Amino acid sequence: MNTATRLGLYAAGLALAFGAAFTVAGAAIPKTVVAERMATAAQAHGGHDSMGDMGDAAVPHGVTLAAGGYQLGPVRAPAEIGSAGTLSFTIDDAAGHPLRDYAMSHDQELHLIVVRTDGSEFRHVHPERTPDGTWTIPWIWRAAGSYRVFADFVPGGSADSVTLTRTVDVAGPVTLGPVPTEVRTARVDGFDVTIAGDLRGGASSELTVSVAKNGAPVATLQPYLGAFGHLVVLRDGDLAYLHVHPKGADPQPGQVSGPTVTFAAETPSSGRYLLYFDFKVDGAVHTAAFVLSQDH
Ligand SMILES: [Cu+2]
Repeated sequence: MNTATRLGLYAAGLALAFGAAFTVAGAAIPKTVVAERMATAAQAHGGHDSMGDMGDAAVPHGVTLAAGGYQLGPVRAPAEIGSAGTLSFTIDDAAGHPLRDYAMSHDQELHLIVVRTDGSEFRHVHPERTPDGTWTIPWIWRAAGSYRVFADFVPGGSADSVTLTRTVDVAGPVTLGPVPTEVRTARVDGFDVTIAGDLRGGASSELTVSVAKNGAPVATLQPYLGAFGHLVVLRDGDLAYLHVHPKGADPQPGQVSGPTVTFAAETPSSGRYLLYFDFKVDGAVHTAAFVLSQDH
């Protein structure tokens, strides 16, 4: 599997969108930039990890609500924190009809990533599809703020993944701290997870994640969605989206691995990247979050 994936070329002017973000509460992503991206781009962006790269794209992957002839319909969700409800949406085809024909990709028809625009509150979940094509999942917001919702799927009969995104605002008091330049260690659910390697512009970067618990390496990583780990990489600012799978052979049923998982990620630009590593141990899925910065 070719795990090297690029986010795609920078759109001119996009550079203005980040760098200065994240120090101002509530202003992590200038909404005007997201709106412009959403309004202007409606072109296909192939380039999921195994689909080769997408260096020709004028707009990065995962910053538009329409791509490849599909559009993410309005996202319905609870309007404020703490109230239990449902998050739902449709993927609409060019005729405006909900898409009901999906190819399986990493054991699922659709992967839903939800993250607050400061990179916190990350969730990677798999909603259920009703016969009419509506995707639904029970939902409670834990924190107020502005969120990005990413739907990552492969339309039936297609070989290319599509990533569509929208912004959802959640009412309530917002506390946003500054995002650090670098976070290489994370403690999640009793696991200590570290990431080694550096991002390099325009080249494939090898990133190795190691999992330990109580000081001992964890060598019992289980296959999760067809891999020993998944890495979602979001570019700080526009939250351009990259989903990377490990190097090496896919897991066999019953096989376990660890304590390290190695990825090859190709990021196109300098800047700060938010990384989320999903892994599974003893039947439970955990997510470790990191921050890496690329100087050039
Ligand atoms: Cu998924």
